[in-house]
Amino acid sequence: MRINTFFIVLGLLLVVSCSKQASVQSPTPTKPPAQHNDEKHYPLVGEVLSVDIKTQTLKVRHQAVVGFMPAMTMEFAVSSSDAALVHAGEHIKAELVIIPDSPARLEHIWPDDRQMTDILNASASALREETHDRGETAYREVGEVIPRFSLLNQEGQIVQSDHFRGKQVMLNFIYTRCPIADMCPAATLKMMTTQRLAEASKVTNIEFISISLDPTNDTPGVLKEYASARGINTHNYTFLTGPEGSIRDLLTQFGVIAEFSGDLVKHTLATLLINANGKIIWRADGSDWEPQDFVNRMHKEAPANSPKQL
Ligand SMILES: [Cu+2]
Repeated sequence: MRINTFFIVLGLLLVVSCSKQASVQSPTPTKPPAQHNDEKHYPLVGEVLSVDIKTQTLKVRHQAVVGFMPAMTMEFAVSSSDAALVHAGEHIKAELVIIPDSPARLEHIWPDDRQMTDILNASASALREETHDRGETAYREVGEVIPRFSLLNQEGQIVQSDHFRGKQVMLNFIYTRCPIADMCPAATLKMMTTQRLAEASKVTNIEFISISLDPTNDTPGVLKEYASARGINTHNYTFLTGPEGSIRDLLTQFGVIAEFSGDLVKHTLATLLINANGKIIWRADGSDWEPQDFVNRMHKEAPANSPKQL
């Protein structure tokens, strides 16, 4: 598809995408998180001393929380996924949520590991430079190789794009708060169906990736929660998130438009099939694609570096 046509098509898709109006019309919008009137949020940085999975609490030695409390060691309530994810000795950055008469709570927990941060930042600046240098040709057409990236998976581990070389990859972008039933929620269901069909068709070397287009909210713990709430088999289905800059450049290079307005993201949908050499071999724009069609396009034997795929 020519670039111009591509953007016209995307423009049209955008009109019918997730938007505030669409969320009102949606038959089954998911509830937004309840916001307490006296709720206060503060950034918090600290080291996790211990984790109690049963009571979903972390004991954290934290630095001073400006405008709220001095540095100290105390316990915080967290989500079950965060309790399962975070480990003692880990440095974290999080959002402290204070609600009167409720235990202090940590949300939006990110690993605050120096080495990890360095890798993520290096990847983000490489992507920035690349997107900038490619200019109007930043969008990767079918036949081109995907950009390199480093992001965090739903376990809070670094995942680099090179890790998927030798594997076919089916990739899309979603966000967990998406309230439009026939957008992200439907896309995830179709990815799960494709995963099932691929397995039934004996496609052995396929990996599924959903990259969050809303990294402000979608921390590794939130992605883990999203996957487990849907009973997703994550042995070959990875959810990725990371620095906002990386996400935005990946959206540009993969030809997905996302406009942020508050908690909602107005966005287009694209689903890509990438071969074992990292080349995009097929993409479906919008939500109207068939899982079986993708499975039919997948290579059926282990084709690592097979000359047929070049
Ligand atoms: Cu959506």
